[in-house]
Amino acid sequence: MSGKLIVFEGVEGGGKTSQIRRSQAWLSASGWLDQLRQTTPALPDPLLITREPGGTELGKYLRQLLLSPATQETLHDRAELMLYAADRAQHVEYLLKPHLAAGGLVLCDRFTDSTIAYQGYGRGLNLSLIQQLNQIATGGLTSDLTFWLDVEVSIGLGRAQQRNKDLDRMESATLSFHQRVQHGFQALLHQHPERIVRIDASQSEQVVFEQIQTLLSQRLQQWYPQLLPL
Ligand code: Z5A
Repeated sequence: MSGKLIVFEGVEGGGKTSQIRRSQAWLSASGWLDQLRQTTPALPDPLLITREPGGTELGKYLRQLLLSPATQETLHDRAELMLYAADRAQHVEYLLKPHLAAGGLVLCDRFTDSTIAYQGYGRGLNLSLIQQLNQIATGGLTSDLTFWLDVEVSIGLGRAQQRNKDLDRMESATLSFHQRVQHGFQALLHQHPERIVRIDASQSEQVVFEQIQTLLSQRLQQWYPQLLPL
């Protein structure tokens, strides 16, 4: 793949969505995206902003089922795992791979590490089974760079609570569940230091963004030496 996949991960309220929006605005205002556009004539827009679950048409239904189920029936942990995997398979094949193959840049809100952290560490499902399922769903696609926005669970949940009064099915899980998820992200950082970068997301939104800007500028210069630096 000639394009690059950048993923934002972490527990709720870490600021993934806010930081993706800021990164998009910065890349666009700096003129860097216009340069990239010259090298990706097949794409209407060289930057794809997307998320899991919910990046595709099918994914929007799956997101609804996963976060606000239509029935009172409890979603079984294994069923939940399969729905996230189905969302990912569709997302990778129909959105991510074509965009990356055409040389585009992707900023994605959550990817495979979320499944390890939430369904593996959080729900306690078998980690090697999840790795195999991730492999099936992605066809081997991995992120080129992952920002782990690390914030203490209570702070992150507090931010999410302030924003929306009704917490979704995942957000309303127990504090200990979210702490296990956090532990999962810590373990992933140790296992994949080559692609995961930890950012202290308890700092102000502006300071977090400045750190992301610095790291992104460095990487984009390495990946796209033919373009003028940011
Ligand atoms: N999930 C899973 O279990 N398995 C999987 O494989 C996948 C996902 C892919 C949906 O994710 C759920 O799916 C998620 C994991 C699960 N469940 N949970 N819980 P999501 O990404 O759509 O939902 P989320 O993680 O709950 O996103 P979020 O709450 O929107 O968090 P965020 O995107 O990281 O934060 P934000 O929207 O940018 O900011 C939240 C608020 O905090 C907002 O008011 C901001 O203005 C504020 N904020 C942001 N940054 C700061 C700083 N630095 N200081 C102060 N305030 C801030």
